[in-house]
Amino acid sequence: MFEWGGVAGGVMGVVNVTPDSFSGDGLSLDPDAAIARGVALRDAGAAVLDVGGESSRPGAAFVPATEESARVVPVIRALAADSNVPISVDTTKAAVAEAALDAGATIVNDISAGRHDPDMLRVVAESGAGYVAMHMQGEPATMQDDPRYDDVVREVGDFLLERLDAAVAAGIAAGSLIADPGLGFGKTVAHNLTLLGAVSTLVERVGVPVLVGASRKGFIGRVLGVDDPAARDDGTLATVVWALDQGATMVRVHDVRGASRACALLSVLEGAAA
Ligand code: PMM
Repeated sequence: MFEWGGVAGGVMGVVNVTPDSFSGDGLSLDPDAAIARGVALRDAGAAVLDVGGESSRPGAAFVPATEESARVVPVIRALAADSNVPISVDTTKAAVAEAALDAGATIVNDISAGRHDPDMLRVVAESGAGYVAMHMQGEPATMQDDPRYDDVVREVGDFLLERLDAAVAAGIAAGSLIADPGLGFGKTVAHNLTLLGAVSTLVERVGVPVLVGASRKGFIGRVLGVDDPAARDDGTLATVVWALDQGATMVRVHDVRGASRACALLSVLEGAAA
């Protein structure tokens, strides 16, 4: 069983093997480039490497499972053999998760929280893998059209508790679960800021470790007036420090070096304040 308590440090590094990620991380479909990026993120301090083969940005092209597996499996196989850090696969498809787990991944990061593919929770349960259940309102293609909530913090918390229960009912061990409010997934700028402001409330409510993925997202650009996602790493750092200070266990970022250093200094400061 994969236990989040066994993961040292708090930074999940993003390795997108897609031609169309929103974040400007400069990757194409070249597996060697993705492997080199994963190794560099490991060297920069990543505690987990998150490998994805389908972009979730609004309007991104659908990728069939065979194509998605063909993108991620060689990268995961090489990184799992070489990198000494756990590998997660960012997918909503059970077949891709299965192929990735066979190739050496030990965590499934599912932005649909098991709602996209009825086989997903069973595949994860049978493998003993770790599982990230993320909140999303709607579907990637249309989720940013008109997101609405009465109380975003309560509704995201309700959703996560319901999906964590479904994961446990399917046989996934509670210690293998992590919950993610899904910043940017069916949320306005105000929703994202409210959720970030309430990380400690969510941590208390869901009862499992919390992962926060704010890296380079649109709300940072909107607040700071920065259009280019690749130029949002400084704003991202503020969210990293904030989320960890509020009790998040892990942050999912593109700039691993900056986040790892901020994380290291934060724990020194926490020690000094104790
Ligand atoms: N964000 C993206 C993709 N996958 N997974 C989790 N668990 N949380 C996130 O916030 C998240 C995710 C979109 O960012 P990317 O296209 O740069 O990977």
